Amino acid sequence: MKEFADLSVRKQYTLCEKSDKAKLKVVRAIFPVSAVPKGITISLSCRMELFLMPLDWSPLVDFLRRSERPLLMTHIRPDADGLGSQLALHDALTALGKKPRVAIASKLLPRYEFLDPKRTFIEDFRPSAFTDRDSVLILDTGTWNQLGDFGDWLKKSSLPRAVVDHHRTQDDIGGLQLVDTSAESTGRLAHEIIRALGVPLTERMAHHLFMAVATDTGWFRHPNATHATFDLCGELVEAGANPTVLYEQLYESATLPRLKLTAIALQRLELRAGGKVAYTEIALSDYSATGSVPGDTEDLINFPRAVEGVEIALVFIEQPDGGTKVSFRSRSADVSKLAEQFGGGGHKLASGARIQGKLADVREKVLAASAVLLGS
Ligand SMILES: [Mn+2]
Repeated sequence: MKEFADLSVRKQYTLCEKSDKAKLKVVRAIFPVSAVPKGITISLSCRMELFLMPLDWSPLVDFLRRSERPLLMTHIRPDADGLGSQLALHDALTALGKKPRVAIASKLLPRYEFLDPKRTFIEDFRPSAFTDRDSVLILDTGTWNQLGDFGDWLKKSSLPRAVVDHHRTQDDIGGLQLVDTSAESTGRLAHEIIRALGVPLTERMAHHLFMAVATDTGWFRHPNATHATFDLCGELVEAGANPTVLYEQLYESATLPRLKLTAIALQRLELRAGGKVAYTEIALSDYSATGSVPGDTEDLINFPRAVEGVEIALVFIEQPDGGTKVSFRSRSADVSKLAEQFGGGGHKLASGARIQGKLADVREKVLAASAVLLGS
């Protein structure tokens, strides 16, 4: 996918490239012609074409109708958007008489165990256990480094594959790639697919889709929650989604070790760049000291983000392999550029990276780069 270099506001624009290769690539342009700001000229190079229509799901509908036993995957360290999209599409494809299977390529966080306590639907990916599949649908990521061992397997596999995602950073996965960076969640795209397939929305599908949309907008707090988000969620509640139950399960069921880990993160909050950057960090030894697990760090980024006057929030997490995981959030600065600088990626306001190097070294490098990004 190429982005349009001529546009000063290009972050809001996504271009479609008609690939010269036989592989079809479709990307939705996220604005109507009338919405192009005055003074901006759209010039197209001869090989690029701007699609001004909503994302055309027909290639994916054909793809799914052709496959009988699709494998539904999401990124490693699966979140509620990926899982909710997987589960909703699992039900929709089952309703069409298909035999879909849902798998994940890394551990299911304890906080999501409520989704499938007996692990009936969400399987752990092992190549030998999925030889019966005839296609792969990847949800909520389009990059190899988010696929873990599954990605290594997929690179060697000849199975037809498709990506459905809303992240800016994309690799060529070698198949259909349907990306809408204007969507607040992959859950929205899963909802569009279910509609395009002509499958009636069940209560359970609606519930899982609501979870996807609500969590990817930080329960409607982040600026990616638009009127369209509320429209969609209204529809999902009408179809049977239960926000009260979901909120309790997702946000009001913290274990004591998790809260103790949160206390450590709060105690270590620091400011830099004249108060515009806030960060905290978690060392491996903090898990044993509190009895917590790495998954318990998931929401820690909200604390540096909540400090008054902070533009960029960072959390540094020491990894067992000696590297450091970094979460980036911002109010307006493009932290996806920052993450990409360190081999990661994500959204403009929310990104992540796994960086080789000791926590203290990584911290100083990232803090320096953050200050440069802010021009301070
Ligand atoms: Mn997502």
